[in-house]
Amino acid sequence: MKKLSAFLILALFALGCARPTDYLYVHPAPTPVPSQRPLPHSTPSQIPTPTPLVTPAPKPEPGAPLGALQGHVTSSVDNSALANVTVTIHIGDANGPILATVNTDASGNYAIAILSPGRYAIDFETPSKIPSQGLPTAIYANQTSTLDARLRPKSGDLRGRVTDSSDGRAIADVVVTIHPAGDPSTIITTVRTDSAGNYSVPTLAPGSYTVDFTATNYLPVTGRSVTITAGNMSTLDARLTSTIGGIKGRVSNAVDGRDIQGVTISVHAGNANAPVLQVVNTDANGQYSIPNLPPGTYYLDFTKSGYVPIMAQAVSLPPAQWVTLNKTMTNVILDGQFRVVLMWTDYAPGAVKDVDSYIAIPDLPASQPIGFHFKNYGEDVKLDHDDTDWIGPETITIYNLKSGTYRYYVNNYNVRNDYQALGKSRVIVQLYKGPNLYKTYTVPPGTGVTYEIFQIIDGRVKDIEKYNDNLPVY
Ligand SMILES: [Ca+2]
Repeated sequence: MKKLSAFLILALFALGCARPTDYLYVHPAPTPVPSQRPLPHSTPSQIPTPTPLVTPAPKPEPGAPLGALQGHVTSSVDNSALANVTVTIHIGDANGPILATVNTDASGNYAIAILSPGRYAIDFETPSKIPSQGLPTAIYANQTSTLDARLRPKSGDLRGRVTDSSDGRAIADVVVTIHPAGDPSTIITTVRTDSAGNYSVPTLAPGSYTVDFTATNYLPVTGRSVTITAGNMSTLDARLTSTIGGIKGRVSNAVDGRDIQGVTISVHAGNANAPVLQVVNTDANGQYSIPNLPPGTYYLDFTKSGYVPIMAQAVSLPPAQWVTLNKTMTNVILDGQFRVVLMWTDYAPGAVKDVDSYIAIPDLPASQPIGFHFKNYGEDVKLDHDDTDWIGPETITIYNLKSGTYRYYVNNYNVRNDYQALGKSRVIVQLYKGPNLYKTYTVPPGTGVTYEIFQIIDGRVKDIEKYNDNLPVY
């Protein structure tokens, strides 16, 4: 088709500033539609088709009936005005000769005057958008027709919202990374969520992609698939799981098993000498709770006036979990006195429910150790506290130490035919010497029902740390 517009030299103008002298007459007007009375759109066949013009364009004839066309072109994505869209006017239908082309202005508007009344077809084209072609319209004498267009982008957009999987609240500052499908090492672009958890990736070429979501204190979500189609908005939401957890527990008195209120627990992150991260206190039930901890290793100090402090208790915190750390504290004993605090596991597989403390003392035969059956030797040695159902504590105190040999050992009471159970019970024995925690012992996995921890020989502690089922138990 021969482009005629160069010859036709239509005067193009914005309607608001049009002057009649700008008009060029286009053609010996085709049989005009009845002036002043638009034809119903349902009968477009009644509109005559203007005949293409040939050069030279004749002067407009004063008084000839003319019409005009105007419109507004916007983006289908956000309704923003599109400037510099090429608007092509075909005479008749989409295959008809081109009468003229105009461009939209900065406000997305176009206008063309001096059209002979008749049928036309209009194309809208701009490089970043899918063309809209052959839109039919009719022009009537002495009237301005309006034909708007909404153009879809050749690319697609991706939007979504990222929320916390636990409570649905928005997560800000999530890094959203777009990869080509099957090529996670190539990054097309990254964006971040806003304070409402929303993200937006404009102008992605049509195709398949994978999307990663990463945020501080959340488990990453990677490799989510999404397909982008031209001119459409795809949505990909994500729910992230927090890695934040905490440490909780109960502090009780090793001597009487009662809860201790007002224990100060100082938390250090990474190593025992790191600055204090948080400080909490036990409540009236001896309970404490340290929330908002990312995964890692923490060290806890337990202090209370009148009690032996427990320092640098390590806790390994996995992502998004709460770890329980129960502790027992003992009030300060005098120089020369000893206290042994036994604790064991909280329901580990194959563990012992009831572990017992025994101490053989110089004044009694080895066959009569102090334990749950013989709980004291006057005021000199006492089983202060017996525990029979998990965890402990079970406490023995030597209030009046004598010369000779004391032997401290622990025994699997309630599953004595299981020679592995004691070693699976995570037994911890703390030996206090006067006002200080002297040493913490553990019972390793092994074979036996009785494990000797230490001896005190003439006031000096000697570590033994061996299974020995020959020791007398009740
Ligand atoms: Ca016990």
